[in-house]
Amino acid sequence: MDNTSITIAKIKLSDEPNFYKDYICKVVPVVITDLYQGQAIRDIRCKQDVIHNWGDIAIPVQDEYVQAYEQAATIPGPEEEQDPAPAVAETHRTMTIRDYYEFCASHSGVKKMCIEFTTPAQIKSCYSIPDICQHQPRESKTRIQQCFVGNKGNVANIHFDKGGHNGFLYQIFGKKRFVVFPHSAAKKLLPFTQMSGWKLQHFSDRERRDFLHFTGGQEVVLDAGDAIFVPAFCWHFADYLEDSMAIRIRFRRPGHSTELLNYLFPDMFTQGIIHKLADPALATTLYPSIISRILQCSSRRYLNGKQRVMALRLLAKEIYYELYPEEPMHSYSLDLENYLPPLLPHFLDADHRARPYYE
Ligand SMILES: O=C(O)CCC(=O)C(=O)O
Ligand SMILES: [Fe+2]
Repeated sequence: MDNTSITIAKIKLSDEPNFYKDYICKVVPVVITDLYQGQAIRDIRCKQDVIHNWGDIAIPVQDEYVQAYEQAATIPGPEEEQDPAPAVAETHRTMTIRDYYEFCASHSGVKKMCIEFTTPAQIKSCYSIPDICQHQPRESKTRIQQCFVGNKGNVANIHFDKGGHNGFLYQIFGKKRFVVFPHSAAKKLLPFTQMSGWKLQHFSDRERRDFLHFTGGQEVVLDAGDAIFVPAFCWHFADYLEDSMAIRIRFRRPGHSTELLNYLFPDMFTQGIIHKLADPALATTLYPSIISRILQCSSRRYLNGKQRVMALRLLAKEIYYELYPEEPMHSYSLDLENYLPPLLPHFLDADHRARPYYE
């Protein structure tokens, strides 16, 4: 079997005047080789450069994602169920980037990372925001800039980000395997809210390749200077093949996604609806009827916020199957939600005080 279909394409952003139409609207992940061309950030290409330029920056270091999740996960009793899953914040420890890499070098096998910390001004001053990231009318004004620092062996399990932004992940240094999946793969991914149950890092190369053929996934090994465009609500996975650092920009959530996110639960059905609406032509015709059904469902009287969420989730499922009539109804795996404590309890109650409001 050849590998071409499982390799993510590479482009130069400067060659793509229609990036919005061809990639953002079509939900097409792609590797960009010239992001921040001519800017200072592209001169920082290895760990020594990072330590030389930004070594004194303090970062909140935590255990590797899965380890952190596993530590945080307890079977909630009725009391705890009222609260969002405990943030992993207790396990955070502040250290400088220099100390962090020294710590990793002197503790072999340790997996520590620092994810999604707000990009410090010193790093922001090394690049400017690409024009394509500027929000347009009817798009959310929120734009998030974050850094990811991690040593070899860290992994971001297969997931999609429920914030619903499009984004670029720019690899400053270090090799990172990045895998993306279409929403049509969702049922094959052992989905549990916006997470997948698979640990792709433990697949052999051959097993991973077969899995990508099974699911329609694609992969690339990012290296210094590569960026990947991760479309909104796209499933993705990252495997730190080497110590590395990356910066992320999340941008341009369409107005209709914002509205839907304020009603719906972050699962594969919401993902599928939002992906269908990524094409503005379809969004114009489909969205008004979808949102009016959702508003109607939401404004009915319910005993409590949990009942409301339950009704909205059923409706989202119904709308999903109308939008994807070709998709079989059956699942490839057990529905983990029926067996495990909820991963996002605050999203299961429309009135929960910790439920985020999207703007
Ligand atoms: O590179 C990583 O650690 C994970 C990237 C990721 O999940 C993201 O940027 O949303
Ligand atoms: Fe992510």
